[in-house]
Amino acid sequence: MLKYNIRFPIVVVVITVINILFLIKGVKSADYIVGDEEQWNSQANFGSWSQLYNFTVGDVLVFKYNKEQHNVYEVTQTTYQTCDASSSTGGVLAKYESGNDQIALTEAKKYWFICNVAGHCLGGMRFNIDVKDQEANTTSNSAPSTPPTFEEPTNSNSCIRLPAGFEIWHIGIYIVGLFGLIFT
Ligand SMILES: [Cu+2]
Repeated sequence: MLKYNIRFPIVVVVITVINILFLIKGVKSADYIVGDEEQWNSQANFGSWSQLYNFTVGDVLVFKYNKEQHNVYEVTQTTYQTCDASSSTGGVLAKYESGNDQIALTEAKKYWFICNVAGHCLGGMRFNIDVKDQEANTTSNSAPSTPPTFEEPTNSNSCIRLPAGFEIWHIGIYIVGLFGLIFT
């Protein structure tokens, strides 16, 4: 029994800290794969995709695409509307070209995204989102007439918006901890 006196508290502390870290991460943010299963490509309808979710500060947009065929530009509203991202307009705020871009939504503001490959923006590879503060998002809803039909994003990797996965993580961590206790 003597060895448990030392190891048991350590195991409990480690498990608790891991759980708290997951909780904090879960409350703070969610990851959204742009276009869900269709990802960032010429076929998906991003106007309707962007209406599915309420984005809040701390969320992350994940653009997955073939980098030989597409890219991601964050642009101004004017450039979004004209699809003219030539350097003379000064409308490009950021460029992403990795094929797996993780863009953190760090400010409560409107974001405009386009693909700058010729013809793609005008063809529909563009959308805008209105990112809210965490608190504001629960009370205000900028969506027009129809209420949102999706309360929880289905493509989220984050804890709080994927309760099932979150619970599995928790249970898994405790089982591992339990085995650690039994077999030490
Ligand atoms: Cu494209």
